[in-house]
Amino acid sequence: MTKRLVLFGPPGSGKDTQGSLISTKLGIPHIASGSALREEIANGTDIGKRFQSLINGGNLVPDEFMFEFLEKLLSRYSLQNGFVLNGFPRTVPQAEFLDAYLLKNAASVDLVVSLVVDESEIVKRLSGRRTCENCGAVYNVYYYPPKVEGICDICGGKIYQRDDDSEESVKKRIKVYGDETLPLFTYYSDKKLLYEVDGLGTVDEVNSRIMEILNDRN
Ligand code: G5P
Ligand code: MG
Repeated sequence: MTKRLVLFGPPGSGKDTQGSLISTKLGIPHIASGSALREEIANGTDIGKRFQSLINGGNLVPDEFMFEFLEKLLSRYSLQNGFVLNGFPRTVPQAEFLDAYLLKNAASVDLVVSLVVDESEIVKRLSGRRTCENCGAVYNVYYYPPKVEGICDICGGKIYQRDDDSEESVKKRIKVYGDETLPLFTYYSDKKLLYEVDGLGTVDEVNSRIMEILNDRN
């Protein structure tokens, strides 16, 4: 089964949700640049302080900085047996950087799954999203509420709303996605790696669609 994949899609399309599921099912690391950056903010590191307002406002962290950050993040994992990347690459230069990094490490991207979700659904999902501050589990007050309000079902941690899920910031993130990330669509379809998956429906339905593609690729 194909195990080296990139999850691609607009904000709120379900990259974190599917990334965690695929990682558990296939026993491969789920590497998420957005979570790694939010961890820096939560820990009050220099990086967190430097980029906090930019991230909360829905802008991308500049590529010049992300190359170094991604290199450090990737170096924590052994990539040969597979991986699921979420949140990066986010720009064409980041995709080129990733290809070069993987080549040096005897790996490559085998498949890019693009989750397709329309804008009205994105707005609904992001306004209802809640996240566990302890284990990172993702909930939704409309679709997937925790059993007890404000408390994580899995670890009992406190549930919070992301700072970049304000209406204004979501609008900005959708625009930035169109301007800076969508060109990757052509980058990966030219390499015949891109598969579009309908991201609407339940989490299990979307996951079945992805698993079917992963199975078919062998
Ligand atoms: P992130 O963290 O990469 P985004 O904006 O790309 O953030 P986001 O918002 O994290 O993406 P997601 O992961 O695609 O969305 O979606 P999710 O959290 O799994 O699901 C969203 C909601 O929908 C949840 O409530 C969930 O329960 C529900 N849901 C999920 N799937 C389904 C489904 O199938 N059905 C239903 N009904 N509901 C579902 O990046 C954040 C910021 O970090 C910086 C940037 O500033 C960025 O804006 N950053 C980078 N900057 C530069 N380069 C990079 N590589 C960067 N990476 C991060
Ligand atoms: Mg995410």
